[in-house]
Amino acid sequence: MSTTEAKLDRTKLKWFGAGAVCVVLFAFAVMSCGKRPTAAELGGAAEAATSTYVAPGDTDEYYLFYSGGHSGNVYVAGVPSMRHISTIPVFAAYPATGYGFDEESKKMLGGFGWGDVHHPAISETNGDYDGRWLFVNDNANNRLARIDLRDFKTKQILGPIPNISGYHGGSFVTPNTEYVLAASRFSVPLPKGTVEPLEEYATKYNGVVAGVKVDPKTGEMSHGFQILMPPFNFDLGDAGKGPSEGWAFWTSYNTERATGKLEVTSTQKDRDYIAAVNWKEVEKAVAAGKAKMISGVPVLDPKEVPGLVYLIPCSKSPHGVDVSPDGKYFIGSGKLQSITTAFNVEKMLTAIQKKDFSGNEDGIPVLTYDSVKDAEVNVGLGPLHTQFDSEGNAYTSLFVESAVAKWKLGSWEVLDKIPVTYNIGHLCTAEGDTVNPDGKYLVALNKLSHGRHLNVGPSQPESSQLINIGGEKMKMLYEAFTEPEPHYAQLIKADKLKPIEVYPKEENKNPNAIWDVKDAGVVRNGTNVTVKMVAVRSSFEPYKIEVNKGDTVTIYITNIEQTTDELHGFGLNEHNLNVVIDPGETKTIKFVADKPGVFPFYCTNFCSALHQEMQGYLLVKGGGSALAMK
Ligand code: K7E
Ligand code: CUA
Repeated sequence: MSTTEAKLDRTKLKWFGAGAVCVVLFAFAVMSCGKRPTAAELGGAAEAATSTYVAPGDTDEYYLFYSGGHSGNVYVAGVPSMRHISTIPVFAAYPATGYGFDEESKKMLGGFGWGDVHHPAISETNGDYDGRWLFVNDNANNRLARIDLRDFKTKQILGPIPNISGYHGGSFVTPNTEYVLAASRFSVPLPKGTVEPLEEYATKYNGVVAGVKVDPKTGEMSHGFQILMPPFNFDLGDAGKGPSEGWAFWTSYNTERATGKLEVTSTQKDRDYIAAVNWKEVEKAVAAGKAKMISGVPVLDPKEVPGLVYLIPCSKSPHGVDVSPDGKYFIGSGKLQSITTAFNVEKMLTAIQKKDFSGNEDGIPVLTYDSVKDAEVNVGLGPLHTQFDSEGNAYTSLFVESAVAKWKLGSWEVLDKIPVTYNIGHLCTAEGDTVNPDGKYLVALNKLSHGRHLNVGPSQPESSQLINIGGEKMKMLYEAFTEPEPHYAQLIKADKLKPIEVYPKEENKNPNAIWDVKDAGVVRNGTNVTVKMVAVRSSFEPYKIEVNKGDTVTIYITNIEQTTDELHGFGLNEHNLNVVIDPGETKTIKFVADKPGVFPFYCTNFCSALHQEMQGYLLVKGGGSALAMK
């Protein structure tokens, strides 16, 4: 088997076997592989090295927030160094920060053990990143999470969202974070819980596109609106801005309404659709009482309420749809073709006004392709996603070709192309989703990294490559290996964030917080034992907890430090319990003491020269007596 064949086989395994998202017909696969790029191809190794070098003690210029896919996490790196700095657990427990072990985060996780993070989105004000929150969607369990960028912690998980199945088409935000977009990738019969034969998929299953409402002050998320759609697979989305503000766009594939082997059955038609939703009109329709409640969410049926949704034909099996910074164009990429299509918002509005329709789907008008399209840009094989810079250029990822194409909005000229290794999915430019991107850097989020790193066995990382887009020609700067599996990322100027380093004491409103060892102690009420505990260098107070077998034990533990980086952990032997408490934070630990014996607990987070001495004992009485040792 040649190297190329081997790589293709691996690729197939990965993309089909693992059921990954961006499936591309591999008959098209042309891999640029097998040859290490030379220094010259890298744009000059020395130049690349100096431009990504961040000296020890210095900090980076940008934060990169990238999705951790089915790890359920969000990862934080610095750009240009590409150094991984932090992991933000969102949809899965993470013992390193104690996430998922204390009562507060357990409640947020709602019993789920994992999630599939796809598209992080930073909140926006006037179409610019405002640095307040980061939203991430969970494709697996239909949830949306909000991370507060003040402390880099997950603060809310909404869901499973009713009526949504396979929440992939998010978390794109509207220009003032009124809504976070949502959609169903997998249509199901509604309401959830009902069953219809798969043979009747085309008529009895429903797609949904939706907006999750966000409170502009607190970021609190709630169910906004939903729209009933034909049973297509809704994939990616983006919110309009400028002249397209008030519109939301989603791509859809499988407009054949097929089941079975979708790689064949859903690729029959030459065109699928982009759905364009006027969410400002949707708001009015909901306010006018035109929605019906399904599972607690107002749902609009476009058959009954016309004027809200239009379908725009797009090249076959599209993946990404991306709105240009000026809001004039939306770019739809048919992943089985070698072109990407630029649609013109003004032309779309004219077509709607003139009822320039070429058909309809379940009563939803289909706009005439040629009336809305501005250009088909010959970018290369397997276009997936498009990002933008400050100079009116667009950058499209080419999965099949393993490259990024740079092209000009308006003249539609392809200006440059750079190979990436290998099989790029998303790409992300500095402040690329805003009305005012920075240009400068592009991160290519590649799906395969085979042979690019020390061999670590069959479970391999992905590769993320940093590309300089500041000049006429793109230049490869750096390659980092990232945990599975970056789908999308956000790259925000570091000075837009002002994270805290300790939780100020006066902000801790937890009624069970204590700040003085005098207040620490154990209180029994029947079989409920409540412990108020202080953690401070380098001891726990109380250090002894005596209970009876069967008692329910609740420990409120406050780290009373107000010094940066003074974290303490609480690990309890043989109880599957580890909680980490940041300075000024209070966390709740709850368990039933069902095993008799003496169980040490200790600080898990290295905090001082006497960290190893920071320990205590849980005594659970009710077993026999111990061996006499003398
Ligand atoms: Cu991997 Cu946006 Cu979920 Cu494309 S998606 S690559
Ligand atoms: Cu406290 Cu280690």
